[in-house]
Parts: sequence; structure tokens; C-alpha cells
Amino acid sequence: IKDTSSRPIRLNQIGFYPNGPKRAIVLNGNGRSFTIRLLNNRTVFSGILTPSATPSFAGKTTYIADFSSFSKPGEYILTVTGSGNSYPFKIAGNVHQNLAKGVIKAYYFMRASTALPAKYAGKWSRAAGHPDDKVLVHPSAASDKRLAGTIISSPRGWYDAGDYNKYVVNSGISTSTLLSLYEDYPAYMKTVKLNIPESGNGVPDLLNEVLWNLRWMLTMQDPDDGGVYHKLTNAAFDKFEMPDKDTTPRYVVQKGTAAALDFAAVMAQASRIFKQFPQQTPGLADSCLVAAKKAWQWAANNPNVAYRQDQNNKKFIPAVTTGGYGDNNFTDEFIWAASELVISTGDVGYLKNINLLPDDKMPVPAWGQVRLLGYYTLLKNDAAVPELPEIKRRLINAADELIKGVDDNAYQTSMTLSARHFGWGSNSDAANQGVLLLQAYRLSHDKKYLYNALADLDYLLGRNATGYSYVTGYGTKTPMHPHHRPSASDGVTDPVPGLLVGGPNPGMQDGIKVPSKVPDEAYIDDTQAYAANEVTINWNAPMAYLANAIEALQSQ
Ligand code: G3I
Ligand code: 9MR
Repeated sequence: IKDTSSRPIRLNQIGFYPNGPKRAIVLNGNGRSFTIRLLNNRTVFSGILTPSATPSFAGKTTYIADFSSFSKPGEYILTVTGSGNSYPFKIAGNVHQNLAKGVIKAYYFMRASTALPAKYAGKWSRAAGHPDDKVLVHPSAASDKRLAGTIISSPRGWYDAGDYNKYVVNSGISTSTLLSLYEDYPAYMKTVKLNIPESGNGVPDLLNEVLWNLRWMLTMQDPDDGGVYHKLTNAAFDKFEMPDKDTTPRYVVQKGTAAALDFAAVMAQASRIFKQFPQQTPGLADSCLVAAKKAWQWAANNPNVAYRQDQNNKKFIPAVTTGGYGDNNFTDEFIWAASELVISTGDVGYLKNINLLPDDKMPVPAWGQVRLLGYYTLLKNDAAVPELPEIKRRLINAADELIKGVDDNAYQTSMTLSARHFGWGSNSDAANQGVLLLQAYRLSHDKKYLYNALADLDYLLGRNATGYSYVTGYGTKTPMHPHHRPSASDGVTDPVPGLLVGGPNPGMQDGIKVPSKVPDEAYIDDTQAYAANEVTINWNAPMAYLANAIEALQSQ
């Protein structure tokens, strides 16, 4: 049953591990105690509410219900006199397993150039769209005469988001985050079955899904010079229609340094992973490494080519007005690509002209901030670089900074410690904070990082100021109207499942008024609200990492 009310008891709507931390936040803690009840109302646990030491962004004290010591598996509700009941939740082993699979399966639903039969897609089955086998090289890419009038074949890949375009820059961090999930938790990820067409072929399903995008990415490289097109796109965002209805021309546009380096990083990482599956993916690992090196070389020769859509539109026809993913600082992209190449080739020469520590910033990863992806790779592979101890110190320090004051916080999560965390796609920031904390846990074995990563998952699944579990189809109060063309056009009431929406963003760049401009409340479940309620592959990826890593680590 979908519930659209806003219950004042906020908790992870999926549930808790028997021996893990368990917290709910009560907004109006009139009652001083809370109870945990079975669905038949019998009380099995009671506890005292503790007021938060600092107020929420809305300026209110919250009340914390900690029932970590209650460990009996079952299905329950939490009740506070005067506040009513929570949504039902479970205490169980593997409690996030379905969600964790669902946020990976979401990528199957995002596949371009293929039909999704009901056998795999259930009621969200749909016809094939965007074959992308005849893609025009846009004049912005054809200043190089060799390419003028050229048509390339660039099928497969995942649709970026609510729109049907395919962008290399954010495909980079998305694909890499999923590859890292496999690299960091191979034993667990080998057990995860997704019911996709390739299932059972001897390759873990997570990697099968990644291959759909990786094979597309390979086609985005100009084989002659190694440069990489920034994106494959319609000239303008298309209408809200199913993929097969959009038949407007598709273009690859100008090559750029960010695209080349993100591509190089992903291909280098993929080469060392697919090397483990030579029978199933013959030649792929080698092709990826060759492609990575060529893209790196292109970037070394073209170190400062930003994708500037506005400038291009003054010069070339047709104008291209789809997503920009413009970035004009490539320091972090160079660090990331060099790090992946060093690990995959063993050649530290890639770091010759790279300053691994250009300043002391440790930005939580995002499509335009990829420095830490390089650090994660160097650390987990124990790279033979003199900066490694300092990188480790900085990573632990960044994790400590992220959770400083969390015990006083109104929602008890890293995400809700700073209003700065709330911009376009804030939910991906929450998920990437969780990933950072898990990297710190891997390095230190200190449980506080693991528990705070779990708290970020709790945030995303309902322990937050709006009361939404932000993943479609998982939880009781979930988004029903994401800015996602198939979900809005397929005639099915439920949106495509497993999609993490962007989340609270007081910026309102879409012009849709949110009910509140308080940072963590600035969210609306409205199809038009692309600045708060769109979905995209680079937001789902850290969610997939976080949920699956937490499942893999549940007994710790
Ligand atoms: O980098 C600045 C930072 O310095 C500043 O402090 C901060 C303050 O707001 O803004 C930062 O820039 C933001 C930028 O993302 C980088 O994070 C912009 O405000 C923000 O408007 C911008 O949003 C991007 C949005 O496109 C508009 O360009 C989102 O990150 C990005 O996820 C989104 O991507 C779209 C694609 O274009 C099209 N497909 C859907 C996808 C998701 O909505
Ligand atoms: O659907 C588009 C979405 O993917 C983008 O994130 C967003 C911002 O670039 O733009 C959306 O498209 C809208 C366009 O910008 C303006 N006209 C209405 C389009 C659909 O809402």
C-alpha cells in the first residue's frame, strides 16, 4: 500500500540487521517513550526518546529512538504516544538484499537500443528504442575535416536519466563505481543474480550489466586519434514519450579532455577486471587497455579542451541544448585516469607529470569531482607511490570530518550535518558520503565508519526530513512521479523500480515550487521537477555500491 501522508516517525522503511544499529527519528516527541510492536500490536520492546543536541535545518529539536539492543527478527512498527505509528519495517538478515539488487537491476531498465521483454522487465516491458547504429558526427566534432559528414555506429549504453541521451562524462563515474563494487566485494557480487538476458553466462550479473554500457563507451572513441566524443545526443531534449517513439537524429559532439580522461580511467579499470573472464569476454581486456592508453595520449596532447556547449551553439548547426556536463578543471580527471592506468599497467610513468596532492581538498565524488576515485584505487591496490601514506591519512581525516558532530545531529547522519550537501542530486551526495565512509572502514576497520555509512543508507530509505524512501518501489512512501520519460509514458501506475531520485534541492532550477526551502525538505514528487525528482545513472551507482556493500558487510 502506498502511503502519501507524512508520518512524524522517520526510519529506514526497509529495516535493520539483527545485530546492527537501529534508530528512528521522531519529529514531535511529545511522548517520552517509544515501543516496538508486532503487527498484531503486542509490545516487544520499549525505550526512552532522547532529544537531539542540535536542531534540524528547520530549527526543531528531534527525538531519537534507539532500539539497537533489540535484535529479534520479525516485522514491526514503532509507536510513540501522540505521534502514532511508523511504517512497518523488518529486522532480518539480508534485510536490504532486494533493494540492493533492485538498484542494480535499474540499469537494465535504462538500456538503450534493445527491447525489454516481460521475462526480464515484468510490467515495465517495452519496445526497443534508439538503435544508434547511424549516428551523425555533429559539426562541433568535425572541425577535423576527416570527420565531416561521417556516420558512426554507437549502439547500446544506458540512457542517462529522465532523458534519452548518453553522456561519456557521467557514464565514467557510473560505470567505474559499479566496477569498483565488483572489485571491492567480488565474493558477494558473484552471488547476486539479476534476471537479465545474459544471466548464467559465467560472468557475474553486475559485470554483465556493466558490459552493456562499456561496449557503448568503446564506440565513443575516434579510433584514428584516440579522442572521445563528449556525448551522443538528440539536438534537443525530446518529448515525454517512450524510447521507440523518439526518432529524431542523433549526434556525437565535440571531443573533450574530461571525456577522454574519464574514458581512459574506466577502460583501464575494466581491463584488469575483465582479464579475469578471458573465456567469456575474449580480447575485451586487451581492447580496453589499448583504448585507455590512446585516450590518455589524446588528453596528454589536448590537456585543456572543455566542452563548451554555448560557444559551440554560436558556431554550429544544429544547436545542441541537452545536458552539458561541462567541466573546465581537469586536475582531478588526470589524477583519476593516471591512477587507474598505473594500477592496470604497473607503469608508474603515468604519474610523471601528475601532482597527486595538488591541494588538501577531498571532495566527495560527483560527475565533475573524480579525484577520490583515483585515491580509492591507489589505496585498495596498495600502489607503489610515495604519496600513499599521506593519501591514506587524508582519506581517514575526510571521513572524520564528514561525521564530526553526528551524535548531536537531528537525523544522526553525515548527510544532515551541512546545508552545503543539498544541491542538484543531493541524494547521490548522501550515497557517495556512505561510499567514502566504507573506504575509510576498509582501511581502518573502525566500525564507526561502517555504522555511519549504514546511517546514510537509513537516510536515503526514510530517516530524513521528508519521510520519503527515495528509491522508487522500495519502502512504503516512495516517489511515484519521477522525472523519467518511460515511467511517465508507459501507462503503468508504478514507476520503473530501483531508481534513486535526485532529492532535496532548494535551487528549484526547474521552476517547480517545492513545499519548503529548508535544505533537507526542498523536495517534491512531481514529474516536472527535474531539479529534485529526476533519476540518473551517476546517482544510482553510489546507491548500488552502498546498498550492496552494506549487504556484503552485514555480519561485521
Ligand atoms: O560547481 C558548483 C559549485 O562550485 C557551487 O558551489 C555549487 C552551488 O550551487 O554549484 C555547483 O554547480 C552545480 C553543478 O551541477 C555541479 O554540481 C550547479 O549549481 C548545478 O546546477 C549543476 O547541476 C547539474 C545539472 O545537470 C544542470 O547542469 C547536475 O549536477 C547534473 O546532475 C544534471 O545532469 C542532468 C543532465 O544535464 C541531463 N540529464 C539529466 C541529468 C540529471 O538531472
Ligand atoms: O528532461 C530534461 C532533463 O533530463 C534535464 O535534467 C533537464 C535540465 O537540463 O531538462 C529536462 O528537459 C526540460 C528542458 O530543459 C526544458 N523544457 C522541458 C524539458 C522537460 O521537462
